[in-house]
Amino acid sequence: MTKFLALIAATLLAFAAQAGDKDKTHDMKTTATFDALDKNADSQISKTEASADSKLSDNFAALDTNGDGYLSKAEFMAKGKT
Ligand SMILES: [Ca+2]
Ligand SMILES: [Ca+2]
Repeated sequence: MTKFLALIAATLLAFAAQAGDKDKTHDMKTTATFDALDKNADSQISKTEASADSKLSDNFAALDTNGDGYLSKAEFMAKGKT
């Protein structure tokens, strides 16, 4: 019986840990990455700032939908929708 309860407790703990990790990953994929790339904190990613991420750099022209040479947060977020 004790063993059974311990197993349930362990399962619940593992589940809680998994849920926590999921939230963390989600945050990093959205705002944290934008803020990390935006070195001068002007809320836009320049081509130079994007060069830190080769994949972003490759897609820069396609993501810069208004063609001003900078990625706004909205333009940056759109990259996950393709
Ligand atoms: Ca910037
Ligand atoms: Ca733009």
